[in-house]
Amino acid sequence: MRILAVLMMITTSLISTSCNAQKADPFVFPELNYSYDALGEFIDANTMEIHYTRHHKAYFNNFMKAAEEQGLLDSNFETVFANMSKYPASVRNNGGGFYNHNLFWEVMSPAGGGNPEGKLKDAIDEAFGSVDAFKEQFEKAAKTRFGSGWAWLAVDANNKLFISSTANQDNPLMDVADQKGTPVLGLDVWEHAYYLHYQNKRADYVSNFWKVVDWKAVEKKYLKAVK
Ligand code: MN3
Repeated sequence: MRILAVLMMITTSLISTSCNAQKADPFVFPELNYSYDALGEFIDANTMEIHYTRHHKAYFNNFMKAAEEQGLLDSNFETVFANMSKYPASVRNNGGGFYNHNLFWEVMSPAGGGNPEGKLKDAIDEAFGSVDAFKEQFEKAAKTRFGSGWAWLAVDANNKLFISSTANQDNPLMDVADQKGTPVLGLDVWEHAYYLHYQNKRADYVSNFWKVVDWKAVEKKYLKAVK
């Protein structure tokens, strides 16, 4: 019996160690999966490098500082954003900035472009009528966002897709958002994202976005969100 008890203790300890190891720290500055010039059809290398190494890095650094001050380092984006209204602007702006840009880099790829397929295409057809109609509505959300912000494709609580736009670094996961859900595609329409290359022509930047969208990555996020 004693041996069994010892074995159980060891097993329990091993399980808890492996669980701890699996508890990934969500607040880690990620590597970019492609080079700064890889999305050339959409955006120039100079803009990408400044965007990633300065803007994105600054959101990360400032979020880490704010998260530490608020005791949020062991939390995760979903929990923090769901309680966003309880935290100061430093968490909202920088946590949003860090999360939103991570998503933005992930849904683009040099091998991107084309059109959604499979379950994602079916869901887009169901929600918007067709992929073309979806693209048109998404572009409109991106072009008409006044000032700085984001356009989103997101999944609502009923697993239905919707398009929205948020100001500044807000996103649909935040309790302060007008339309709440899980974002699966996001487009940064802050001027820092396009001005060097497109100047004031945000519409051209928005329509070129489709050339680099990684629909497989978007579909993966969609399938995770509807589970
Ligand atoms: Mn940006």
